[in-house]
Amino acid sequence: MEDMRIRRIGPPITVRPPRFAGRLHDARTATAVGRWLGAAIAVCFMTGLISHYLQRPPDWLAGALPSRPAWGYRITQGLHVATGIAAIPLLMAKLWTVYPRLFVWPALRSVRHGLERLSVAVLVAASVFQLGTGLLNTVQWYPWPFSFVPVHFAVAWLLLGALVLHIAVKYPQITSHWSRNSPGTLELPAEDGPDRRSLLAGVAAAVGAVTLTTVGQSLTPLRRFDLLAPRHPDHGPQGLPVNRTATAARVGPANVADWRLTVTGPRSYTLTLDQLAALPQHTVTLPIACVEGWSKSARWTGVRVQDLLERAGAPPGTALRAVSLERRGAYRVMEMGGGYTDDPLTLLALRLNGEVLSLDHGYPARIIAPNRPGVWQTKWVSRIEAVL
Ligand SMILES: Nc1nc2c(c(=O)[nH]1)N[C@H]1C(S)=C(S)[C@@H](COP(=O)(O)O)O[C@H]1N2
Ligand SMILES: [Mo]
Repeated sequence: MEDMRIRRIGPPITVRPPRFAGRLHDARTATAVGRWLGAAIAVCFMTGLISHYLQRPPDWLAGALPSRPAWGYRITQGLHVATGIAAIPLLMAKLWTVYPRLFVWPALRSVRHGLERLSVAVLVAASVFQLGTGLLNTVQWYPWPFSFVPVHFAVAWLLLGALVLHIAVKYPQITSHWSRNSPGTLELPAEDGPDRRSLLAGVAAAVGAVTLTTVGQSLTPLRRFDLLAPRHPDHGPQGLPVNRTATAARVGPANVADWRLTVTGPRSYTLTLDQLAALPQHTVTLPIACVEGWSKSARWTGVRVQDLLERAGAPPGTALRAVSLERRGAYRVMEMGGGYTDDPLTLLALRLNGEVLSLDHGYPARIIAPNRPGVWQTKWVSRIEAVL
C-alpha cells in the first residue's frame, strides 16, 4: 500500500549532542572545585549533627549534653550556616563543570554505569535540597508542607551516603588531579591553563562575597558587612534581635500583669516577681545563638536555675522542664538536662544588658544557658518543673 508509507521529507534527522570545547569541563576542574565543595559539605554535615543532637537529643543523651564551652553552639551553628551558604556558589560551579556529562552517549553502558549515574542523581538532588531548604530556613520561610528539622536531618544522611559513594567511585580521578603536581592522565595535560585559573578565581571571589556579606550575623566583628544576612546582630529591642515577638506569641501586658513563677519538685513553691528579684542575682555574659544563623552575646542578670531547683528540694543534676506563658508554639515547653541545670551560668534571667527584660525578650523571666541552641532559651517562663 504505497500511500500508507510515511514519506521522508528532507535529510534524516539526527540529534546531535552539544559539543564542549575547552578544558573547564574536565576532571581536573571538577576535582579542584569538588574538594572545596566536599570540605564545605563535611563541615556543614558535622556541625549540623551537633546542632541536631543539642536541639533534639535522644533520651539517653539528654542528661550528658555538655554546657561548655559556653560559646560552643555559637561557633558550630555559625559555621553550619556559613559553610552552607559558601557551598551554594561551589555547588553551582561544580554542576556547571560537570553538566556536559548529562549528554554522555550511550546514556547507560552497563548496570554499574547506571548505578553510578543514579548515585550522582541522588547526590545532586540531595545537595540542592539541603542547600535550598537550609537557605530558606535562615530567612524563616517554609514554602513546603513538611516539617523542616526532621526532613533536613534525614536528607543530610542521604547526601552523606551519596557523597561517600561518589568519592569512592571517582577516587582514581580525584587522586590523579588532586594537585597541580599530580600526574594527570594521558588525555589531560597536568598543568593549569589560564582559563581554569580564572574560573577558580571567580568561584573563590563568589564564595568570598557571599561569606563576607552574611557571616557578620554571627561573627559580629564583621557585622558592618552583613548586607545580605537576614539579621543584623544590633537590630532589635535592647540591642538584640528577636525571633518571635511577644505579639506573634500572643503574650501581652495583660498576660504578665499578675505573673507568678511556680517551681515544682519535692518542695514546690510559687514566687512573685519581687520575691524572685530578692533572691541572689548573678550576671553572666552569654550569647543567644539562633539555629537560623544569627548570634549575639549579651549580659544577663537573674537567679541561678541551680538555686531554684535546690530550693524545691531537687538534688544536684536534676533535669528540668520549663513552661512558657505562650499558649501555642513549638517552643512553649522546653526540657533541659542535668549538665545545664548544674551549670552556674544557667539562669532564669530577669534583666538584659542591665535593663529589665523587654516583653519581646521574654519579660518577666526567661532561660539563658551556655552552649545551647537559641530555640531552647525559653521566653516568658512561668513554670519550672524538676524532672525527677
Ligand atoms: N516561649 C518562647 N521562647 C522562645 C522562642 C519562642 O518561640 N517561644 N523562640 C526562641 C528562639 S528561636 C530564639 S533564637 C530566642 C531568641 O531570643 P530573643 O528574641 O530574646 O533574642 O528565643 C527563643 N525563645
Ligand atoms: Mo532561633
